[in-house]
Amino acid sequence: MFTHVIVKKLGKSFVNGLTTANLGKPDYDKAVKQHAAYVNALKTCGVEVVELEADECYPDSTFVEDTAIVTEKCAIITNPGAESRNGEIKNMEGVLETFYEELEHIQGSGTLDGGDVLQVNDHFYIGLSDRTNKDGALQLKNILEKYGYKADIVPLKAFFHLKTGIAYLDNQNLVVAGEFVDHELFKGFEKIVVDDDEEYAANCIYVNGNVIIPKGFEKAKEKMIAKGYPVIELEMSEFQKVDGGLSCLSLRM
Ligand code: CIR
Repeated sequence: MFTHVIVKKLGKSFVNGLTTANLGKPDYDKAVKQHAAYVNALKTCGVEVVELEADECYPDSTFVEDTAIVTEKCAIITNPGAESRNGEIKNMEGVLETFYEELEHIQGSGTLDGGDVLQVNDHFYIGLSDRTNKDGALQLKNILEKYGYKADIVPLKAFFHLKTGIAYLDNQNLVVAGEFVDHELFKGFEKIVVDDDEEYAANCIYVNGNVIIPKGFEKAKEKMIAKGYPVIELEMSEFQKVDGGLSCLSLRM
């Protein structure tokens, strides 16, 4: 069960976040409303939401997931691969110090975004992407193994981050899209396959028995309901415009 979730309000600079989406600029007021709905949904899942203040210096800093990996045994401050985002970790370090006795760090030439890290119980999958390099992935693997976790490194072919195309629910149920549908590493799981035309819905989050998915992806929603999950749908249009999804907006502990 998750008890705490960290989110960060968005500043006005959010509309200038990094993007490859070609969906136009986000509408700030709409995004604020969508973020508030996200916070409410988390609260209805029974977690305490820690809401950090916005930081105008970092347009993408509402995507807190990329700044840290939080586990039951340790927290690791990442080294975000995008230069404009790297300084976001300073604030997160201060926040996580209040939750963990000691923090680990990805350092030096190793880069890593939290969006590239998927936890399945005691096993972590670390994507190699434009943001996460081999050095960063190996550093994280070593840290996780020190705490008794297992870790596999997964080179990505097309997805932006690992979790752009994959999510773990519970009971071996894995949501997969694109390159992960037939991936060797994930063949032992029960798969909920998200169709190519609904790929964005693969970035969903499982919070205390509920699956939160983006609104407007009917086939994906029906598949999750068919597996017996209560589904909460959230409008995510303004975050999608800057390559963000549901998992990116929080750190769940
Ligand atoms: C970025 O390019 O870094 C942001 N605009 C989006 C980050 C999304 N984060 C994630 O998938 N974990």
